[in-house]
Amino acid sequence: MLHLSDAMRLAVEASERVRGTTSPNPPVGAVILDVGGNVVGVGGTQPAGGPHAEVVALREAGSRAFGGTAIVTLEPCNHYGRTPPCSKALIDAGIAQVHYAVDDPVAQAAGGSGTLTHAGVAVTKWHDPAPVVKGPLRAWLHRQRTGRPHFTYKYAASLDGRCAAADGSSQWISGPESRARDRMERSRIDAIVVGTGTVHADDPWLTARNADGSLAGHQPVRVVFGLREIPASARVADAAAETRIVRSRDPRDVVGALEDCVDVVLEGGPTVAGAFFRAGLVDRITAYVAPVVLGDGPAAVGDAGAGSIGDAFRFHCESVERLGDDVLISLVPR
Ligand code: AOF
Ligand code: ZN
Repeated sequence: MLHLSDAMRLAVEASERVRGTTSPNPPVGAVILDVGGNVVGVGGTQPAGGPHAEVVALREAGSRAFGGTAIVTLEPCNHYGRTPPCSKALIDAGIAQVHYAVDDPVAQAAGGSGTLTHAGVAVTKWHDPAPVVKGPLRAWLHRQRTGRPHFTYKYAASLDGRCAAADGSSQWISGPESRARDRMERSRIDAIVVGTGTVHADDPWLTARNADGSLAGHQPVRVVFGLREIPASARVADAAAETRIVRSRDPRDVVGALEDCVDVVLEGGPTVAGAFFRAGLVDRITAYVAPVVLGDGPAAVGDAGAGSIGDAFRFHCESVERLGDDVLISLVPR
C-alpha cells in the first residue's frame, strides 16, 4: 500500500519524464492506485493530439482501476479537445477518488473537478502544489498567465561572474558534470536562444545530446537573435534541429517568433542577456558557477540598464546544487 504523497511524487516524476515533448500542452503526470492502494498505472501526457496522462495511466491499470484512486498533477480536463475529457475516462473506469495538485487555468478545459464530484467521485485538491507549480508545470502555467513563453537565463561563469576570458575563449569554464546536466536539460525544453555574437565567437551546435553524445529524440528549436549575418557553415544552420533567425535587437521579436513555445532557455551571450533583463523577460536564472577565477573578460550579463544599486534586478534563491566542483544556483525574480 502506497502513501498518497509517494504516489504524488511518482506522478511528478512521470510528468518530468515527458517535459519538453508536450507543448503546447502541459506535461502532466498521473498515477492509478487499485482498491488496495497498489500502483497499477503510471502515465505522462503524450505529444499534443495523443492521450493525456490519466488515459495513459488508466490503460495500464485496465480493470484494476475500478474502485481505485487517481493522483494527477493537473485537474483532469473536462472538454472534448484533441482528445475526449479525462473526467469522463476516470468516471468510466470506476475511479472512486481523485487527488490533483493544480486547477486547470484554461477555461475551456477546466471543470473536471465538478464533473467528477457530480458523478460521485471524491475529489481532493492536493495540500502542497509547490513541487508541481515550481517544477514541471511552471513554464506552462506561466504561459497561460502571461501569454508568452517562460524564459530561463542559463549561463556558466567563473567565480568572479565572467562567462569568457579576456581573449574570448570560454571552453570550458564549467566542469563535465555541469555540461552533461545542461545537455540533458536541453531535451526537456522547447527552444534555445543565442545571439549572433555567440554564433560567431563559439559556433555552438545547440542540440540536446544523450549521455553517449548521440542526438536526443527531442530537439529544441534553435533561435539566433541579432543583426549580424550568420555564416552558412555555422553549426546551428545544419539539419539536426529546426533553426529560426530573428533579425532584430528587440527581445520582444523573439517572443513573437516563439508563439508555439512554452519553455525557453536563453544562452546568451552578455549582450542578449542584458537586453532580456532590460525588457523584463527573465523569469528564472540557472547559473553554473565554477571554482575558477578569470580576473578579466566579459561579465555574464551585459548592460541591462541598471545604473544604480536601487535599479538592480533582484532574485530569490530557489535551490542550490553541487555538480562536481561547480555550484548550480536556481533563482526566480523577487
Ligand atoms: C489533462 N491531462 O495530461 C493534460 C491536460 O487539446 P487537448 O484535448 O489535448 O487538451 C489540451 C488541454 O487539456 C490543455 O490546454 C490543458 O488545459 C489540458 N491538459 N489535461 O487532463 C493531461 N495535458
Ligand atoms: Zn485530459
